[in-house]
Amino acid sequence: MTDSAHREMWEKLDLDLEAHNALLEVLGKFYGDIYMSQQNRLQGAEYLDFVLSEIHGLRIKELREAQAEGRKVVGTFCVFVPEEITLAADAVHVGLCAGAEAGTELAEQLVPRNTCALIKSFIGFKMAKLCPYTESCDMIVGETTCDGKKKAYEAFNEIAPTYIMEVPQTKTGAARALWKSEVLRYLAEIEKLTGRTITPEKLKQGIRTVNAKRQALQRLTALRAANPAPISGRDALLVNQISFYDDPARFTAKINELCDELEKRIEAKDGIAPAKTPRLLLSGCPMAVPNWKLPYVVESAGAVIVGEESCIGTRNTRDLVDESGETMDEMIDALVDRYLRIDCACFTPNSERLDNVAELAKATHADGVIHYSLLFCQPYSHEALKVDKTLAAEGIPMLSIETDYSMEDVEQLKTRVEAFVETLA
Ligand code: BJ8
Repeated sequence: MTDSAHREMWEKLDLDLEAHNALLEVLGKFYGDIYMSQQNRLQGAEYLDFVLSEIHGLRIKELREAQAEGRKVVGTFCVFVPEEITLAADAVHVGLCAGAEAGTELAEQLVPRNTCALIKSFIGFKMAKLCPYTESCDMIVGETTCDGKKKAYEAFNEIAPTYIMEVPQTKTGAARALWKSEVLRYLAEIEKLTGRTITPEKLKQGIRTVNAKRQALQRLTALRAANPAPISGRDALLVNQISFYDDPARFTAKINELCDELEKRIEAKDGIAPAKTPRLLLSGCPMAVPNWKLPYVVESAGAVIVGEESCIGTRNTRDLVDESGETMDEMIDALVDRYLRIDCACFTPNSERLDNVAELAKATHADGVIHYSLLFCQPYSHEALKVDKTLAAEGIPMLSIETDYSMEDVEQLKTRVEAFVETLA
């Protein structure tokens, strides 16, 4: 795509062209510093670089082409929204969570200052007219997870009509019944939006497509257990981030290719860092693109990240939907059960997350865990204390970090992370 074609497309989406250009410039530099400076990167990383360089270009063009063919685009903020159902209606499913500080002052007109950066970011992107994904959506889906998001959607709805799914806060039988009714309500809403009927065949295909994507990501997670680590945490995070934007079939094929390359590297004992490099697991809040601050700080401190226990990581990929169902009812039940296994900190109690973090730390042979909470995120800050206790009982050290998207605390983070890494070496 030429520059002028890009510009024309963004103009049609009513983006603030000047502010958007400035954003792309900053992002390009940020990406160059954090990603292109890495040594001994995989060949498969070319795909990541390409997708990222065209994240506001070619992918948006594809969304517009899909719309021209009569397909709809659905934007979401949470891994609870069942992508399988969106795909079964031949619609496109994209993530709208944002990981950059943008439009903060505007966002603070709608939500209080002490709101987490993730929420302020998606509101800021909308208000400052910076996100071509949000502007491309035919339907935006929010959900009742944390209080911050619940209340933010009330305000967001005034500037971007938002359909809300009610996610329960417990995993009792009554909660499951509520969640099932919400999954069915979503299905009906998607059918209404697209004008298409979701048949059992279509739903089965949707389940298979999303399972295949999750299986490719599970494969990547498993390969990262190798020592020396075959891929940097930065690149692996980027893979997970891109999984929310790219076409699922293309993404799956590319990530499987990347995993083939990783297998060869592992066989050759060729790592991204020497075998004795301290290995860390990140755990906690999701890191939406382009939130690469902490991974960069960690890997610049002489450690390598070997896993992400978050929704842009294993929380979204650990569980598959059972594919044995044939009828609509059986498949809906399988979806309901799979989604209710998500161990988001918004649930009470949420003890399975504690087991999952410890298990992942062991499976990835992590020497330690960095727990990451966004400032003002109550659910994950609370659970940081419990995760710490659980890991301590297993003899796994943990460092708890609370931060946001600003760069002001980078030096302070560096000092803390370096001191932690030193204790592991
Ligand atoms: S299933 S983690 S994607 S809700 S960081 S907005 S929790 S105050 S993102 Fe999430 Fe769904 Fe759960 Fe996953 Fe609130 Fe915390 Fe902000 Fe958060």
